[in-house]
Amino acid sequence: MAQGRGILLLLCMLVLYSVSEMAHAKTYMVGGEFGWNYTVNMTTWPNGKSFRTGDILVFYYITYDNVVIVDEAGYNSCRAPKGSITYRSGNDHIALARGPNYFICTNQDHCSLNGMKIAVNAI
Ligand SMILES: *[C@@H]1O[C@H](CO)[C@@H](O)[C@H](O)[C@H]1NC(C)=O
Ligand SMILES: *[C@@H]1O[C@H](CO)[C@@H](O)[C@H](O)[C@H]1NC(C)=O
Ligand SMILES: [Cu+2]
Repeated sequence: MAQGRGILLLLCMLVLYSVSEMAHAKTYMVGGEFGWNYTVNMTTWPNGKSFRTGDILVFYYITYDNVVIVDEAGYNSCRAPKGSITYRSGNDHIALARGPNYFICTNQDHCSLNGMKIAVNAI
């Protein structure tokens, strides 16, 4: 019985801990007031910010654009492999994974010509 209570207490603490972790998650509007926007070079947007795993990036844009999750090679080459996860809603909330996260727009040549891409490292 006492052991059962101990486990229950542990579970409660675990749940509380995860909830407080979630509460710590910050939300960032990518590109600030202009949003995810090909008229602005997006690559410098992450500069000076520090991101944590689980923080939310909000990509707000006209649906002419998109957000594609790529790896470092995709980021550098501005190419997304077939089957890459692609967001198109114009208001996408994406939680950061631990480590490097890369996002590009694959519409037209926005990525290569306009710098419509970001690399974000989450600790
Ligand atoms: C994109 O950025 C420009 C400024 O460079 C701004 O005028 C325009 O409203 C932005 N577009 C959207 C959809 O917010
Ligand atoms: C965007 O800005 C970065 C950093 O200043 C620069 O290296 C890059 O060439 C720019 N990209 C474009 C397409 O202008
Ligand atoms: Cu674009």
